[in-house]
Amino acid sequence: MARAGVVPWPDDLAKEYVAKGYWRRRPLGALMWEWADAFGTRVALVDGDRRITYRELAETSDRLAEGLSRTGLERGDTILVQLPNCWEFFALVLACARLGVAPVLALPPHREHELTYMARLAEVSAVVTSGLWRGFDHQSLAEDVARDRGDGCRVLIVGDTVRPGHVDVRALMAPAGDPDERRRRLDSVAPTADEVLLFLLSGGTTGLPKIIARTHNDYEYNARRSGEVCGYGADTVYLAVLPVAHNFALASPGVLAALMSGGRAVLLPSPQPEAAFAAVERERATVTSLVPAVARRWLETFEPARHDLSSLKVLQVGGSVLSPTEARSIMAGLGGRLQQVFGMAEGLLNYTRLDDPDDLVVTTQGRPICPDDEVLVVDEDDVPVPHGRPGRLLTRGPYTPRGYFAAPEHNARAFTADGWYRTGDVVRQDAAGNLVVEGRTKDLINRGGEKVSADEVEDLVRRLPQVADVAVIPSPHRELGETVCACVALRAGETLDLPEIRQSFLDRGVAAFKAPELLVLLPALPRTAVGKTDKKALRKLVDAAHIPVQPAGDRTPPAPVAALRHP
Ligand code: OOB
Repeated sequence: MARAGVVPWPDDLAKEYVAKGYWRRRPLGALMWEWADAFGTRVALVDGDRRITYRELAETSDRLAEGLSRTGLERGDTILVQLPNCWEFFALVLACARLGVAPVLALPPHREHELTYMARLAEVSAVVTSGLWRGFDHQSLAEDVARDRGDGCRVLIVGDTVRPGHVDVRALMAPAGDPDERRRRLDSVAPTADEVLLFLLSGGTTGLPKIIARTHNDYEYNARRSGEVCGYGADTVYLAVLPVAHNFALASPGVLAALMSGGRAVLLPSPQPEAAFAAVERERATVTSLVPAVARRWLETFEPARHDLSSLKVLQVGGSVLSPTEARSIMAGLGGRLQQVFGMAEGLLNYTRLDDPDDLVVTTQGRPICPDDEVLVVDEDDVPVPHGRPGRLLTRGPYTPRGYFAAPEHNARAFTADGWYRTGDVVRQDAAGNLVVEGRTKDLINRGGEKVSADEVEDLVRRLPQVADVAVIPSPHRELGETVCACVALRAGETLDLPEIRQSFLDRGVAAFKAPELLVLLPALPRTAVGKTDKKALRKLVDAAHIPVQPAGDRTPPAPVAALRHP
């Protein structure tokens, strides 16, 4: 069942990927039962006090699948899912996989601005969310998003308080009927493995966020092969502290590979160090994945006399730049084997290997997982640069889709005519194929692993009536690596301060991590010879300026350079 808007791999390659065993042609729902048959009474997921066995997970997902179809969802439909790390997330993803319904995985900080956009783009027919989460009413948010989609769009809630008119997801999971019969019924309506399993949100593009269709075939390989590279097995205990809606914690190798190996995944709501350390100790976690900003916090908090992290065999760090110095201190400070991960929702995954020499592990971001991952490092004319020199990374392969979902114009730029994905990353490659990330050409801010499109923020700032011109650039930040800096030229006689900008983002329902944390007011923005904003010059200017923290209520005049930092 082909979905409009999904760009398939060429037929000959699809056949080759099957022949080589990358694509198993088994939908994830069938694999779920394979795991349940093999590992039945073992614990698959741990969420607080709740411990779910493999069999329970399969039976619950099947019940939920039938429950979802009773609400009218069917093969080919799309739903928007915004859930924190919880076991129900996996029952839902697996239930969807059983039915051929594709969830779009939104991150917990996303708000109306992002969710409405994604819901429209993917034409979702339901929104699944939690109730109150971290003081925010996700149920009302989902209601607004569903209303925007029109009458048919349902709201489904995973939580204790389900408002009238909404569907209680836990009630759909309630025991009923014969599990074996249900299993057969669902087997008979299963999707094929070349259909869409789920949609991931791109962290890597310019402009409005894009979504990426990942098929059962390609995403299963993504997780399985990652698990192999990272030594996953039945004794693996994966601790998920990053959002499971993100590719890193979900399938690189993350929770999915733990489930495939008969291991277990422990779900935490946040990477807060004390709680994470306690969970490592309690569950004897063997592996976890962190972004560098979180690894730094862990390193600062860790006290060998108070915390026992000795069970951690592998500590994965990825999502944004990790310097060799930091890599060394993580290696020395937290114990376990450091593994650098350079990945993307668009596909290509690179890992340093567990038996690589330390020097390689701290100085590179690893190499691709598949012999058929193609990697090209090119100049701005797409001509390969001499080996070892930095250039733009292009890639193709069995788990790197050939286009974003329903974005033909953008795809014409983001992919070459012969299907290479332009990652927007600048890398160099050593003789053994290891990649070192040296920078990027895409216009985004990598805020501690959270990706913020400069275009999107510029568009939001430009809507303020005081603003004549705006450019958004990354500003170096000790903990997060980069934060969002807005450089603004005001209209004559106007004033503007950072709290005002941030409030306007809040009012528009934009994810909080996108709101500028630094405001630089300039009489005019520097221009290049062809009249474009000169972001390089801006970055130099901002880096050179001493930028004080803005005192509350201050409205600094716009001359010659006034810069205000969010406290
Ligand atoms: C991961 O995925 P996304 O989709 O949030 O972001 C991808 C982008 C990459 O194109 C690159 O710009 C950056 O994030 N990135 C890194 C990096 N890992 C990702 N930049 C420097 N060093 C690294 N190690 O971020 C992601 C997905 C799966 C596994 C791990 C990370």
